[in-house]
Amino acid sequence: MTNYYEKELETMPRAILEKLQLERLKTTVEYVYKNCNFYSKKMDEAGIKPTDIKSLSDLKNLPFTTKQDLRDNYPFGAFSAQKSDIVRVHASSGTTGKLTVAGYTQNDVDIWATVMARSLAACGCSHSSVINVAYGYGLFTGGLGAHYGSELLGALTIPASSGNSKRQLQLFKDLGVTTLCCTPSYALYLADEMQNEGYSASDFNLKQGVFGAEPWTEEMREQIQNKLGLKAYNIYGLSEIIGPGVSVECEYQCGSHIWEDHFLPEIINPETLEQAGYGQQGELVFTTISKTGMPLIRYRTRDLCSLTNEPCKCGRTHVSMTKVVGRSDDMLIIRGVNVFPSQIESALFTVKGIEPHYQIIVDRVNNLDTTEIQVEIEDKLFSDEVKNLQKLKSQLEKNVSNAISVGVKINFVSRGTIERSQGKAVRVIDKRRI
Ligand code: DLL
Repeated sequence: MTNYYEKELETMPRAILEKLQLERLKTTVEYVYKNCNFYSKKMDEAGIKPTDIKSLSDLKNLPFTTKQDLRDNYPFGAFSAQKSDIVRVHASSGTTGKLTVAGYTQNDVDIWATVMARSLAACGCSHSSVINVAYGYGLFTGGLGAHYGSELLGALTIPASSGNSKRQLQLFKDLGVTTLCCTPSYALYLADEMQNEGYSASDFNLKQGVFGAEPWTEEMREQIQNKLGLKAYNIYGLSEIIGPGVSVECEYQCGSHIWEDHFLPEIINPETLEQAGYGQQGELVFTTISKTGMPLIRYRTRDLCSLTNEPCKCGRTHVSMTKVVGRSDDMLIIRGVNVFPSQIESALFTVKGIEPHYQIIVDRVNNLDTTEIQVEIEDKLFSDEVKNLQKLKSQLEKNVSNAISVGVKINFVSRGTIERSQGKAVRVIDKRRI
């Protein structure tokens, strides 16, 4: 049976939902125009006033907000609330290392707990769950986001944070943990530790995992489910919008429902910036319509996916997004070909005996791009005959090269060689100086 936290809001008829969205959009646009110079200036430059928003389709006339805008207005310039009304900040560093700060009023912290409680419920959790939060606590939103949602749901909440994996496993066993919240790469790390410590999945009572904060493939989902003996759900979010809990999978797992009464999604073509239709892949853009600390108008996430409004068997009426296939700024251009790490990951896992730990190393030798993929393999394969290993290597090189249309070299390494991450995994090392 489908499990909800706020059934009425989650399953509300589209017409009523859209009416609510329009009211909230108007209020938010008026609010940021009045309270945030950054937005009033942007809107004046674009020649648009809050009163011009008459229908949801007017959203497309509003200017975009980018991460660079947030950096340019660091630390408080994009806040609409007074600093004295901000009760919390989180921050993310991104690839360039320059911080962006997100500010939350009490209203925002409450909304966040609610959307996280809804998300955990969609994954089958309830007040009788025992939820181990192994996302990092701190400026990263994963830990505190899952924590507040879990408590609001009334579940027994373990603020384990990431790291100290042996202790985590002991907690699983002693406290009867039912739910693991962490990055998919840390879930795999814990699965390895479980094996090293002589546990098997049947020693635990794990029912579901709520994994996100980084892209992961269906193949990785399968590995995690098999190793940990749980059902793995995808959860998505970003600090600028609220943190985890922007969208989540329900039990039918055909995309992640976006909590649309708080976050208005759009897909745009990142080149032309035109809106794209349902089913078309492009860049995900969000407008927050209920937050008051740092509401964002048409924030460009850089995440690539598509949206669907196909009705879901769970009864939720909020549109779904597909898994994020990559970020427009994570896309590698190798010998002129666009390559996403997720394509490589999918191709690697088509072969048996491959461990889900890999690293892609791109370099430039004599003006030509080279791609080496270091992949961990099962110990028993290493003791195999050399000719079998060679065959496996050639097979993988062929699979990956076909998948991305660029030649690659595979190098097998033994288990444990590739540095493990307790947060987001580092999949790509680009040594090219371009
Ligand atoms: O990663 C928030 C989060 C915490 C989400 C825990 C889920 C679970 P940031 O550190 O600001 O926030 O990073 C946001 O991470 O724009 C995506 O590129 C990526 N990301 C987050 N969730 C997923 C996911 C948190 N499920 C950035 N699949 C986003 C793919 C994801 N990428």
